[in-house]
Amino acid sequence: MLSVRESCLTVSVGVCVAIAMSGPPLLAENPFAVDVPTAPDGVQRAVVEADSYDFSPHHLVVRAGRPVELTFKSLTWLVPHNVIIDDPRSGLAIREAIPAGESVMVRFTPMVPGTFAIYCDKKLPLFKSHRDKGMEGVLEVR
Ligand SMILES: [Cu+2]
Repeated sequence: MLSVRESCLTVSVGVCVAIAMSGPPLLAENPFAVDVPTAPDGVQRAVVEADSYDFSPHHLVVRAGRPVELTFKSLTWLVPHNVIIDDPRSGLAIREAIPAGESVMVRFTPMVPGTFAIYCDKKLPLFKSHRDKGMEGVLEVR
């Protein structure tokens, strides 16, 4: 549960409470969770579609200590997005722009098990952020 509490530092209070109440999500309890396969070269690879306003798949399960390579593919024509996984205490500090219609690859090796938010913080003045509109997913490191 320690890692869940740590990840709460970067998520909103409402989401934090929801995660704390339900405990770390388990694959069996999350039919939409995707167990990212490990390729013969040892890299865990997946493609994530970024649309307005969600990531699909939005729940990825990876193993700690193995490299991860995620390709974020924008399905939009106009709306720019980004991808943020921000938990410096776990060594995760990812922030990459996803220009409209383009694909962006993100590489990292998670070392600390836990549940971390994947989100887009783009927003227009006076509007809700993309994250608030639902553009948020889960990186589950086991
Ligand atoms: Cu966005």
